[in-house]
Amino acid sequence: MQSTTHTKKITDLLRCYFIMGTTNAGMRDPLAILEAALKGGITCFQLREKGNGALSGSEKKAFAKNCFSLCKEFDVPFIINDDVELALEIGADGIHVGQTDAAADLVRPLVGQDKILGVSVASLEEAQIAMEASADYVGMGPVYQTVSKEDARKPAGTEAIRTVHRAFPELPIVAIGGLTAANLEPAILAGASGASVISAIAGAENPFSAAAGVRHAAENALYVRR
Ligand code: TZP
Ligand code: MG
Repeated sequence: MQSTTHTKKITDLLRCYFIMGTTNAGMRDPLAILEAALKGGITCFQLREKGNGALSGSEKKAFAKNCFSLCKEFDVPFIINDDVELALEIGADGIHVGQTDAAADLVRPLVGQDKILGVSVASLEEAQIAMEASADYVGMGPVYQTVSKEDARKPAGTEAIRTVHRAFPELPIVAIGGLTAANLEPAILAGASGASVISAIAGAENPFSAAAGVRHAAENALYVRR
């Protein structure tokens, strides 16, 4: 079930799903990037604080609260990757877990029915397990080569998205991995409701127009699909 504070359909929230941690911001201010992305029209934000130099403890918490405040200003749901404790502590709108994180069927009772629960999956079997654990959506990828995840699996294209969408048409899917405004259309035509991106926005010279571009491309692809 989705958060009471976010009554929009999950499939709409997935359209332009920005993911970032401080390590994705390079020399720039990550909060300035997030604000620009929000102004550009992102529909969801996930804090994914990973990699060399990632914040932890009270610094991570303070950064998460700042991100959450900005998201609230734009009425965009704020989701935390792989840190149930922090998500509960600050009252985030949701939590996203991967296959090597806490299992979704254990996370759901911890966070309750109102939080958005997302799970990364790569196969029909993983998607079914996530669905049965009451995931609100699944993230599927990497569609293309990515530079943003060190242990990413090899690019899977759009076939797995198509397979899962055919088997479970009601399960919301967001595509991930190397997606840009220019290449996301096949993922949406295969059945994803939207694109999640790190570098296409966080690494863009102009994160505002990059976000607007991804949002526009995703809406357009969905229009083509209908
Ligand atoms: N999971 C699969 S690929 C990926 C994650 C977190 C990274 C996506 O980043 P980018 O820069 O949009 O390819
Ligand atoms: Mg993980």
